Amino acid sequence: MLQKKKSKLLKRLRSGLSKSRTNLSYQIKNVFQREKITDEVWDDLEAILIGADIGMDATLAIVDDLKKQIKTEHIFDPGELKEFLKKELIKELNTCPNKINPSNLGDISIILMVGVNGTGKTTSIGKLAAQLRGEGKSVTLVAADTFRAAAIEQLQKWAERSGSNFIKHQRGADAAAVVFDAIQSLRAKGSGVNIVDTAGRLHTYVNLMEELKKIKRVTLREADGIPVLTLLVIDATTGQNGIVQAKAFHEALGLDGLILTKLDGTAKGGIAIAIQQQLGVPITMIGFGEEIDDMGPFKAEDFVEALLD
Ligand SMILES: Nc1nc2c(ncn2[C@@H]2O[C@H](COP(=O)(O)OP(=O)(O)OP(=O)(O)O)[C@@H](O)[C@H]2O)c(=O)[nH]1
Ligand SMILES: [Mg+2]
Repeated sequence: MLQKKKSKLLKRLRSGLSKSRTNLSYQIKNVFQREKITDEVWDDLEAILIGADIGMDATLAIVDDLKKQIKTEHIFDPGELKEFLKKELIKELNTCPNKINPSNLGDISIILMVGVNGTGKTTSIGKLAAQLRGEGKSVTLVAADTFRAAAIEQLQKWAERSGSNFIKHQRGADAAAVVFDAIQSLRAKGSGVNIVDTAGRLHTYVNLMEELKKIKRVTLREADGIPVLTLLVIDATTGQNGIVQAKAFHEALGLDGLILTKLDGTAKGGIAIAIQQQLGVPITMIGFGEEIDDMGPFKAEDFVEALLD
C-alpha cells in the first residue's frame, strides 16, 4: 500500500517536473553527444546547470567533480555521465537533510505558514491539512490573513475540503489576536495541529515584516513549549529571487523549513539545490499542482530522478 502510494507520488512529481526534465535531460544529452569533450562542452554544461537555477556554487562544484571523474574513470558514455550527474545532484541536495515531515509531527504542534504574495501559502495549507487528516490528526486552520479580500473564505473552503476545524476573526482584525485565540483553543483540547495562514508580504517591506515578527513572538509566548514550526513558501517559478526572499524571511523569523511550490510550472527545478545550499534550511515539501494531493515530502533521490529521467 505504502509502495503504491509512493509510486503514485513519484509519477505525479515526474509529470509535474516534466518541463524541467525535458529541458535538462535534452540539453545535457545534446552536450554529451558531441564527438569530443572539449572546454566548450564544459562551458555549455555549466550554462545549462546555471540556466536550470542550480546556482553558481553548486554548478561549479558539480562540473569540477565531473571533470575529475572523466579523467580517472575514462567515462565518455553520456548515459554514464547522467548517472554520475544524478549522484552529484543528490549529494548537493542531501547536504541539508529534511528532518520535518507531516508524519513525524508530534501530537500537538503549531505551523506558521509565511511568504511573499501568491506563492501558494493557502493552497499548501489545504494540501498539508488533507495529509495530516489522512493520518488521523486533528487539524485546525487559523485565518490570520485578515488583510486580503476573500482570504478568510478561501481558507475556510480548504478547511471544509480537508475536514479541518477553522478559526477566524473579522477581516481587518489583528492577526496576532486570531493566533492567540487559536492557541488557547489548542491548549484546551490538548492535542492537534494548528496551521496558521498569514497574509502575503514582500520581504522588503519593513512594517509588514515587523507584523510577522509580532505574530511569531505571540505564538512562541502563548505556545509555551508546544513545538512551533515556521515554514516559508517559495514559488519555484520566481527563480533566483526566491533565494533573496528566503534569506530575508530567515533573518527576520528563523525558518525551520521551506515549501517549494509550482514545480509543475517551471523548467527550473534546480532552484531547490541553490536554496538549500545557500540557506542551510531544508526543503520540507514540494508542490506540483493545484489539486489537493499535488504535494509531497521532499526527497533528494525522488526529486533528482523526476528531474533527469
Ligand atoms: N500550478 C500550481 N499552482 C499552484 C501551486 N500552489 C499554488 N498554486 C496556485 O497559485 C495561486 C496562489 O495560491 P495561494 O495559495 O492563494 O497563494 P498565497 O500565497 O496564499 O497567496 P496570498 O494569500 O495572496 O499571498 C492559486 O491560483 C493556486 O492554485 C502549485 O504547486 N502548482
Ligand atoms: Mg493566501
